[in-house]
Amino acid sequence: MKHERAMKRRGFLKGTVGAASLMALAGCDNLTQSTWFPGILNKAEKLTERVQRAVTPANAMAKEYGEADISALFPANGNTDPGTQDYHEMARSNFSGWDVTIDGLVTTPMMVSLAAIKEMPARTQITRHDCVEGWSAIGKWTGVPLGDLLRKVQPLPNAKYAVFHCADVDDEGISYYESMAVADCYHPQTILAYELNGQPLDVPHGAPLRLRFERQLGYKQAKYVERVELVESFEGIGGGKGGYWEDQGYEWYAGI
Ligand SMILES: Nc1nc2c(c(=O)[nH]1)N[C@H]1C(S)=C(S)[C@@H](COP(=O)(O)O)O[C@H]1N2
Ligand SMILES: [Mo]
Repeated sequence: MKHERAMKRRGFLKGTVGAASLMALAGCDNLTQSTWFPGILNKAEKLTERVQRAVTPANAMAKEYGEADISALFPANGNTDPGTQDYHEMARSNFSGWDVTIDGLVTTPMMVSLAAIKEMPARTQITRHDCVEGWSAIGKWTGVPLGDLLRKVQPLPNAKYAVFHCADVDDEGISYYESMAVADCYHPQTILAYELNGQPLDVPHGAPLRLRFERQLGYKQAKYVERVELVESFEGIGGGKGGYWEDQGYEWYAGI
């Protein structure tokens, strides 16, 4: 049940994130409906982002590890199979038909095949993934730098965010999605990964393509990415907060 899952996550979250989220998660419907409360929340979130960006500038690199540090087991979390017929057919043909649409506020929208992505210069990085549910794992990711793809489509000046649309839906039919600032897309460690520990991504870990946005929490690492949409605001996308979990109260800026 999605509700139970959400509640479970909320329990975990309490110890790990800031006061702003705590208030959002407290389930005070009367508060969230009042006019001043969301305003305070937004200010608190912006403050978090500003403070974090000041402490670790956007171009700072996430720590990279050595081969010996790779976790024997990298857990799979959240949705571990999109479960749709379309997806299963893709999986059966080794995702040979998979492509990613990059559109929205760009000069040249494009649809790029997984095969073409794999032919582009790749980056490999060994990093630590931190989930708010209280686990971490170190994995070796290989993929295409997102910046290289964006340079092909040329975002328009008013594009502020990249929204990652995923192939999976929850029990209620709500699609998973995530987003990041366009500037962060050009960070050298921001990649659309197709390999984990030297093997093609498996279904539980987001096959065939998932985002690695290092220096941000696990829920930002969108799996099953099928579309990257550049936008000026989140209005009209999901619940309007920039991500599946953000729509349920998680912070949009999940810097670590
Ligand atoms: N599409 C999609 N992406 C997702 C999720 C999800 O449920 N669906 N869960 C997120 C969470 S909470 C975590 S911790 C990581 C887990 O990635 P893993 O399954 O490779 O460990 O994926 C993130 N990305
Ligand atoms: Mo997570």
